[in-house]
Amino acid sequence: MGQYSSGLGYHRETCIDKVEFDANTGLMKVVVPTLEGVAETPLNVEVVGDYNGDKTVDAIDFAYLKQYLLGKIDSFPVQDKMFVGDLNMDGEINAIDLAILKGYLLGKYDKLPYVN
Ligand SMILES: [Ca+2]
Ligand SMILES: [Ca+2]
Repeated sequence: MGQYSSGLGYHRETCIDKVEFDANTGLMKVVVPTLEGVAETPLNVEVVGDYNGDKTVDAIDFAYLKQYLLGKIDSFPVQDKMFVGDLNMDGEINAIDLAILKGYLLGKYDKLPYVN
């Protein structure tokens, strides 16, 4: 065990992205950490029916969809509008989707998208 005179210098995070073995000796070759693979992978966790992008489907989303259908807004604060908005997966966002969202919020449907 080393002597920890301070908290500096002992903790180091590296990313070993490739480990190779020497065919003759069977020993592991020297690893050169490249830090590749450390970058964060953006998570696409958009939720079907979550029009405002807060990860929950509730009355606010219903209001968003209603505004959209009334032409008061022309987009939603989500990346994949059709994935989030087309609740019956018929390729359109319209009053049927609003009805499905209402049914979902009332507990009539237990999951989205709703395809019958
Ligand atoms: Ca929401
Ligand atoms: Ca639809």
